[in-house]
Amino acid sequence: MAGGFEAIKNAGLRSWLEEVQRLCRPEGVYVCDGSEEEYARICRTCVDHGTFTRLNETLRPNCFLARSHPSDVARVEDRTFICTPEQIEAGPTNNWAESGEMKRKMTAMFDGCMKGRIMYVIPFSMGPIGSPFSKTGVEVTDSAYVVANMIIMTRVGTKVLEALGDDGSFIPCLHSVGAPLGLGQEDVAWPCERDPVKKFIVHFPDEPSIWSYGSGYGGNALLGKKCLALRIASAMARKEGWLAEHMLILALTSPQGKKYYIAGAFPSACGKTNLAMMRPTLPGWKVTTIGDDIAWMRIGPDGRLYAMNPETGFFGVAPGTSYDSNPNAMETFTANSIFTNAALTDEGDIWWEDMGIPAPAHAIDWEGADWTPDAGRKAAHPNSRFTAPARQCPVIDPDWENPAGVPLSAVLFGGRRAGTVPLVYEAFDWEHGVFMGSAAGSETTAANLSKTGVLRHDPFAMLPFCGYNMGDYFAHWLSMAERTDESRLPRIFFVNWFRKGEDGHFLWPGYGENSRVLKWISERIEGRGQAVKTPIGNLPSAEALDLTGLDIPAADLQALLTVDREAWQAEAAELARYYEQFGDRLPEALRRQLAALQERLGGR
Ligand code: O2Y
Ligand code: MN
Repeated sequence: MAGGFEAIKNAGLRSWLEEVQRLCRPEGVYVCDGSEEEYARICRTCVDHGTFTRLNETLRPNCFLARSHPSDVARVEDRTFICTPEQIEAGPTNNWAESGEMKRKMTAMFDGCMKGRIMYVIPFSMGPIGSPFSKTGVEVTDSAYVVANMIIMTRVGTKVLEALGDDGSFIPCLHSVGAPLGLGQEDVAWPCERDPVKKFIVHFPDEPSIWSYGSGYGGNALLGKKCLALRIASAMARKEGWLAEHMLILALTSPQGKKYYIAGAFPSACGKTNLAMMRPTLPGWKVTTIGDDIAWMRIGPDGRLYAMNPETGFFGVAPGTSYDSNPNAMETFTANSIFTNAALTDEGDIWWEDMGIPAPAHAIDWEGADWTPDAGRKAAHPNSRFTAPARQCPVIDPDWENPAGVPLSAVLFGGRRAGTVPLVYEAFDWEHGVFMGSAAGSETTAANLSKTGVLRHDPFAMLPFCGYNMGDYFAHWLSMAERTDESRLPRIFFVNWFRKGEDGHFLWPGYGENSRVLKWISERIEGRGQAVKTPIGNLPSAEALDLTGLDIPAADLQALLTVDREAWQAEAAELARYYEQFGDRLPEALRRQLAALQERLGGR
């Protein structure tokens, strides 16, 4: 398997790879070509090392289960850094370290870190290969698990090197699990650095480059995703006049055949994948999927905002994914998929909590221990994941790989909010919509390691993913209205599927029933949908929503569609406190928007 860098014609890439090889001192190097045969071989390597268990070939063909080390189960936000010369450029919401200092520290860590391992070179493209809007990255990693996942999540291999040419530019992405092997030392199934403070996920947006050390999991290690396509890309997008966003992209088709492209920013584990693949309950309506996590958006020649999905796979949260919540996801990972930290049944299939399938009488849990339903602990980790090819999604949109993207009619912001925030409301205009995005927040879940169930501000769902000062990011969003005729930009809405009653029950059924909200949004786009102007935005009246066939108590509907002034006054006061940290980087327009909201709410 090991070879050299003969396939690399790009002088800059070759010299970087030689430098990394000298530093990390691997046993061998291997450059990925992106072939099917290669994917099969990498998976076999993972099986041989004990990292993968092959699943039952009849039940789940060409699928594998991986179990990570218990210290390595999610993105580590407190170990994620944006490194710039001055702290102000990273802003108050990012961990910061001075670039030179961080490089010195990490160079010492990378020194010899791949001993006894293969250094894999993964040339990858975010976005269709060769599109002027795509970005090329090259990830160097000592994890075969990362290689297999990157092959599903991005476009990998020789074609990328060809498109890069002799002198094209690329984003160097250096990754190591941080577990060199001593001579004769036996490997473990999931090597990683176990000491949490020795993990580093580091971004140098000025170069740009990414250095990740110590974790082999998800967003920490598959560097095309959160690191490149969001943190680094957001900083590049600001300089180049576009937007890199934590958004799903879907197409909604009406019974009359009219198609609306909608992007939606929701914090981690708020159901983006479910919404992106939704099966509408409203007869005649159809949803097709373009992406479930990341949208790159730019103004097209006609002045409209176009969105493209830079990825080729889904790295979705497994628990809660079922034929009820997301049948299309269930159909997507029937084959050719990787599962991480799910439970293994005695039949050799995967299982997780709320899969809609009765718990097996016996399974092997995500830590590799025997499990029975009375074990008193979960069989799958709450942040267990499926990695599945987007092309296998039964409702993938024909334009999902269109290099020009799709023109957006609406942008949604949302979060998981048990109180205060109504089911849906519409911004008065672009500036107000940007204000709404900046004010977004959500109750935390297991997708990050912080305490769950706590409300945290998450502007534009980008809190963990913005690669520069969030105040400047707000200004960049505002500037879109100056780059085109504002009437060409998508309408902005805020949605909340997670409102609860006082007894804790969800007021809105969610999932496919969210099509009722999307229908109202499409009517607003057409200038038809009825709305009531309130201090926070335009809300539908109960009559304006198509509730045919839905049995929802009048009191629940009332709670979903009313604005509680006192709760919103408290919300606005809290937002004012949150804004303080941005100092003079907070755009004046947002200060004005906040003051105007407080004015409309009265009682200031
Ligand atoms: O925990 C991880 O490493 C994965 S996080 C993730 C994966 C896919 C899509 N979104 C997210 C996220 O945290 O937003
Ligand atoms: Mn995400």
